[in-house]
Amino acid sequence: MHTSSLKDFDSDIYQSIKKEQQRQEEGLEMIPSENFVSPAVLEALGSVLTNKYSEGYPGKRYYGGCEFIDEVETLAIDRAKQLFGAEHVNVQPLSGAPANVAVYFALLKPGDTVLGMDLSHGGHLTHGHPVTYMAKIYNFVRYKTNAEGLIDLDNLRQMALEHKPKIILVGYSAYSREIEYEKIKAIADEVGAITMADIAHIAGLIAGGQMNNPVPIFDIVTTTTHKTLRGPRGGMIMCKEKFAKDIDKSVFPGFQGGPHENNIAAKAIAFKEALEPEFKEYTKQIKKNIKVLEEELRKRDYKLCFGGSDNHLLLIDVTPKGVSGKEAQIALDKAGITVNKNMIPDDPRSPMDPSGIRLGTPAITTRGMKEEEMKMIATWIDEAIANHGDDAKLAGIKQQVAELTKKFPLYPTLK
Ligand code: DSN
Repeated sequence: MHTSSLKDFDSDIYQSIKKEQQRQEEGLEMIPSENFVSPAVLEALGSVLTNKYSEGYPGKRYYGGCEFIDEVETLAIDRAKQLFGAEHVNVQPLSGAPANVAVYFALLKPGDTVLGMDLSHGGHLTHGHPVTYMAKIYNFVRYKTNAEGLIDLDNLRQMALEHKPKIILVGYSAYSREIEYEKIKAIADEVGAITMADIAHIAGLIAGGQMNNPVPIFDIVTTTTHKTLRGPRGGMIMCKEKFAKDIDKSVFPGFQGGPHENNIAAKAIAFKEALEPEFKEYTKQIKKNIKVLEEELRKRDYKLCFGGSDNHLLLIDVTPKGVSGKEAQIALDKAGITVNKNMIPDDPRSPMDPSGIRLGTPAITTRGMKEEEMKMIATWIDEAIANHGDDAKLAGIKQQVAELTKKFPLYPTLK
C-alpha cells in the first residue's frame, strides 16, 4: 500500500479538505444540525478501527478478531445508557435515517399506520414524507402545529383515535419548542400505540439536562450523534428492554451489514465528553445564545415560526423582508454566515425555494461565542438580508465575520 501522507499522495483531496477546514474556521456555521467534533473524536474516526468487520454484537460476532471491537462497542453502549438513562442501546445505525427505518422494519407490517409530524411543520423526511420509500410501505398520517405554533395535542389525539396508529412519532428537525412527552404517551396509551421519539436535533440538549428527556417515558428513541450531541456522523436507537431483541435483529442482520466501528469508537468518546460538567454548561449556552438571537431578530421585526425557541434553533419566515428562503441563504452565504433555506408551516412556496431559513447556535457555541457575539451576528444577518444582491456590501460583512472568527480558533492543532 502507499505509505505517503495524504498531502503527498493525493493533493487534490488534501487541498479540498484544507479549503473546507478554512471555510469552517472563517465562517459562522449556523445550520442547526451541524457542529464541530473534538480532536479526540476526529482521531477515532481516522483510526484503524475502520479496517475491521464485526457483524453481530459484543460477545456474539460472526467474525474472529473482535475482542477489542467488543470493548469499544460495549463502552459506547454503557456510556449512552448512562447519559440518557436508557434500558437498551444499539449504537450501530449508520445515521438517523437508517435508525428510523430499522425501527419501522422492527415494529411494523406493510400497511401499518404511523402518526408523525408534517414535514413543513418541523417533521422529517424519514417520518413518512411521500417522497420516501417508507411512505410506499407504511401508511403515514400527519399532525401539525396550531395557530400559536405549538403541537396541536387535541388534533393529535383526534387523529390517533381516528387512525389507530401502530406508532406515534414525535421529534423534529425544524420545530423549535419543548415537547410534552407525558401527554403524548397518554394519548398513545389510549389507542394502544407504541411511542417513538426522534431526538436527533436535541439529543445534546437532553444529555445536558436542558430539555425534557423522553427516554424514560417513550418505548423507542432514535437519534443521530452528530448534531447538538457533538459526536461523529452516525445514529443510535434507545429502547425499553421489551423491544431490544426486535430492534437489534432489525438493525443487523435485517437492515445493515458490518457496523462502522471507527464511528462507534468516536460515539463512545462523544458520550464521555457529554457526561462531563462542561457539556452541561455548553448546552446551557446554546440556549442562551438562541434566546439572544431570538430577541434581537424580533426587535428587527423578523417573523419567527412557532412563537420562538425553547431549543437550539429558529425557523424564520423571511418573505415579509422581501426575500425568499433561497435568496436569504445565498445572501448569508456571501456574508460568511451558513444557514439553510427551509419550509415554514404550510409553506405556499416550493421546497427548493421556500419561505424560510433555519438557523441555530450549536456550532458557534462550540467555538465559545456568547451573548455579545450573538448581538453582532443578529446585526449581520439583518444587514445581509436587507442587502441581498449587493455583493460588495455582503463581502464587507464577510470580512467582519472573518475578523470575529479569528478570535475563536476552531482546530488550532490541525493546521
Ligand atoms: N439533515 C438533517 C437536518 O439538517 O436537520 C436532518 O436529517
